[in-house]
Amino acid sequence: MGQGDRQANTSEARNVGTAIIGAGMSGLVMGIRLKNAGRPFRILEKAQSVGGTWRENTYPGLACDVPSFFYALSFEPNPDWSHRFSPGREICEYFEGVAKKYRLHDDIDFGIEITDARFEDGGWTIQAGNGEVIRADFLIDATGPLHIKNYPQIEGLDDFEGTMFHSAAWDHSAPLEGKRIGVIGNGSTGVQMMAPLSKVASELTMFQRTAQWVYPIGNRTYTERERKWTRRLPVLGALTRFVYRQLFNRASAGVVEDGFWRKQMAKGCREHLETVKDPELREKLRPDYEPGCKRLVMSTDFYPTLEKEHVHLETGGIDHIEAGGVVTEDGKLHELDVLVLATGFSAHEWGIANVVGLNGIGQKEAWAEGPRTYRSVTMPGFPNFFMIVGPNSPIGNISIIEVSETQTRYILDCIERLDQSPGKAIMPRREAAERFQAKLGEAMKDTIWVTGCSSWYVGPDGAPTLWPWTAPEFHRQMKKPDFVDFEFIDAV
Ligand code: NA7
Repeated sequence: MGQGDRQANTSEARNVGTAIIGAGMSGLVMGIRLKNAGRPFRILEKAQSVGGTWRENTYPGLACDVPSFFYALSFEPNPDWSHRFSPGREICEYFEGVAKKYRLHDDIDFGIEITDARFEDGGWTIQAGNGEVIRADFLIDATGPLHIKNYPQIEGLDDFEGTMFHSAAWDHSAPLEGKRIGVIGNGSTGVQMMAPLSKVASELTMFQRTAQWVYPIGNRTYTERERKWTRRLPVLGALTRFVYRQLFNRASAGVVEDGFWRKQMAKGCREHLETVKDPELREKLRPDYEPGCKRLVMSTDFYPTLEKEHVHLETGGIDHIEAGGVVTEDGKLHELDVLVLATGFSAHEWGIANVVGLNGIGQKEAWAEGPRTYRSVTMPGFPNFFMIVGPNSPIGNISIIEVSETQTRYILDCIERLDQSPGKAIMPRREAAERFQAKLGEAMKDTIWVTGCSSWYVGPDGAPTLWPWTAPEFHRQMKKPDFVDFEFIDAV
């Protein structure tokens, strides 16, 4: 689009006030906050329904590894959770219910993919894939880090003649009963699907590149009686949430500082590994790095599943894939009917394709050496631009819902601050962002994530894009924006 076309389109464009990209959990929470504050906004969603990652992922065994009473909005308790770690479909329905309750569907444009946004003429010009141009005073990226599927670069992948799909694009029309199924990848996703797949497959093979530590937290069903009491006495749900919150926020301190909780985490994983009876299998499953370095996998059914006769763990490395199946480095062909790519996400391709701030500088250019933010939610040079669950958010150590609730409140504080400064736009001072980054880098040295492993936590620059401090420290830093660290520029 030329400059002339852009200006013509811009003047005709609808102004939505605040544009939120993505109707996943974070986008919905931001929408609720803006709605409650009586501020105009639109949520721009590429798909046809809400729920983000819980809409996209539908694989067998999908559940959240944070207990449901804690993985829920603080202001929308749900007494009806079916399990301690409820299935993905139930979580998605919970968010659909929340969107309905707050009548957010009226505020969402579905089927609109945002490809480009730039700050010009004192506001954001947003280009949608369908050709529409939208104007907004504020732009909020709520696209989340786990939505771009990572397809493995394995020779011959496309030659496979059976059914093949990524775990986040499950083909529910593909028959599984009695089939020979292969799963590449043993992160949380690969591990969760193993027990249910083992119940239908004639042969099930997991291809493991790197062993994972597995922490044994059992799932359990809440009985109808328990649910009835939680419905009657909401304090019971609040209490359960409180207990899980305390436990999780304390225990997760183990990933950012050495001490009791780190030792407990390691002990739990190591003892759990010893429950594998077959010594050869046990050694194949033994990682050569510290527990917690990669995101901990939580499961009590993974090891018993691998011990079933028709379930196999292949650790020899994949040489290539051909029409009939996977060939490992020892030259053996593992014949398969179905191949699942549980190979995760490109977690470091942040946000939409192109976001351009002041002086024509794009987000990708500004982050050429790795993401640079101020407290994860704002960036110098990008006025009135905010990110939810952006780089260095605490995705490894706190419930992501709590993170979103906190960050959206902080963003709203920034937006409301501008009521006192008409005609201005807000962005962090460069020195403040640099100070934050320096402290971040220093704190990262004490984390478990840098103790020698590869994981999706670590960016191409070798730095984990996580929050290297505890949950209380997150709440302290994010309680209120310190406006001394921000500058207010003319937005006319
Ligand atoms: P993860 O945790 O990123 O796991 C991806 C898995 O796929 C992991 O075991 C990788 O092995 C494996 N992988 C990736 N590429 C390849 C290739 N080319 N060959 C063989 N194996 C490969 O993704 P998940 O979907 O399981 O979980 C993502 C998050 O979602 C999870 O942490 C929760 O927060 C929810 P590697 O370990 O890199 O050797």
